[in-house]
Amino acid sequence: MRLSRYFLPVLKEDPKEAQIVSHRYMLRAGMIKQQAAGIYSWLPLGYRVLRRIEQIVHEEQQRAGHIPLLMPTLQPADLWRESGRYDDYGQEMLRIRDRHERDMLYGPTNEEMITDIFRSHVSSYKDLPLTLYHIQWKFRDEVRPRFGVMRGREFLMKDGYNFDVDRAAALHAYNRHMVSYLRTYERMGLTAIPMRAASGPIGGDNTHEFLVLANTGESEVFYDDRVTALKLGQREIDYDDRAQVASVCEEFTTLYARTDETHDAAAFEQIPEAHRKVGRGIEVGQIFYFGTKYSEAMGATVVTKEGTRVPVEMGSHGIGVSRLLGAIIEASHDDKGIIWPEGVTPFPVGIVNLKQGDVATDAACAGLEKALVARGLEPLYDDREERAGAKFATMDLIGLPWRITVGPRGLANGMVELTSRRTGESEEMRPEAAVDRIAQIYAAHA
Ligand code: 5CA
Repeated sequence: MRLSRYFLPVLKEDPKEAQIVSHRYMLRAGMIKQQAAGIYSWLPLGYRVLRRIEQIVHEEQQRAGHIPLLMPTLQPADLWRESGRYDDYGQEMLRIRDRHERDMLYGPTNEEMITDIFRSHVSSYKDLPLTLYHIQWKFRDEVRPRFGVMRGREFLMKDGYNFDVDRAAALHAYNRHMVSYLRTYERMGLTAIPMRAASGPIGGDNTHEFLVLANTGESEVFYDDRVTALKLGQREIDYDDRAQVASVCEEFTTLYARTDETHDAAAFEQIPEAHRKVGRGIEVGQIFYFGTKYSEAMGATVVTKEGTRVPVEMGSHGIGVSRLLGAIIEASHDDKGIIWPEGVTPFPVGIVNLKQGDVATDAACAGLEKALVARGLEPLYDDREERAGAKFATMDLIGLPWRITVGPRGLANGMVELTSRRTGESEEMRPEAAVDRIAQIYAAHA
């Protein structure tokens, strides 16, 4: 992509409305534009990151055996009357009436609708286990939308729903979600800690939130800091292996880690003082096991192997897809701008042409661009007639992890410069070597 032809409306000044760094940088880097309180347009750069995050979520859900579908944003109120939540949900629910005076709502979540789909088509244990999920826009009329995409009113969520024949199978689905979430967040360069939490309007008594530590986070968290060193890494997971999946969950949930909602001061005191930490965190996901709460209310039953009819066991599992952009930036930035982890960056590498219009420099940049595209690594090429300083400032702000700088002086020796956004370190090398290096780095993140 050539920057001269792209749409990247970068702001020079700090926007006054932004209180936290991720919101400030998303506005300054031309990623989002607010259209109403808590409602945003996703401009091209922001949209690219959003799509990357969605893609990782899809890949990890499907690796765990979960099946994508797509439900609508608008839902009939009658479904929610069946579960009793139409009245319970309160003012956070955006209620709409259509031209035939039918009550509708903009979905804040989809337990009722997925239960309706299930009861229409499934009635036997033979069709279980089943986990269906979608990535769809939600609306919650939050009292205080703030911090940009972090607490929006319209926001993108992955929500998945498991259907199982008994409690043991449903708890395996819960564990499977926990492990797949750990892998999902790690691929985005994040450490997200599962913490015992409260279930709120979704219901059930077994629930964990995933928190990214950040002092701008909205939740107060209490934890043993040894939990931050746990990594799933590259280990092979067999998602059908109940014992293996359960043991990974145990590994990640044994050390004390709780939000203020479930904090237990006495248990917290048991942690050696050097490891006892109080901090703040951003909730990037939550998983729930709630058994038969919806299936009983809505008549979603299955016939078991023994021939008895029972309400299906369920849970629901959410990832804050749009919120993740804010969380990643809170966790990865400096005073010049964003530092995207390789897994989610909008472009893998930027090319900075130091002397636009110079025949040899232009040709070298075009050659690099072509070679990178051929390896499946589309660069963002700054081909504008701008000073080098302005080009560097833009690249630093938008945070591509790698930059190749091309100028007549280096080219005289056949060299370009490869710079890491994270460390600021630069290395001179031949253009082909720079392309190889970038390809190697991203192969490790594929
Ligand atoms: N039905 C369940 C799981 S599918 C559910 O709705 N869970 S939730 O309420 O915890 O939401 C899932 C995730 O969506 C949260 O962990 C959070 O990351 C994200 N989220 C919730 N509210 C907002 C909001 N107002 N703005 C941005 N993201 C949000």
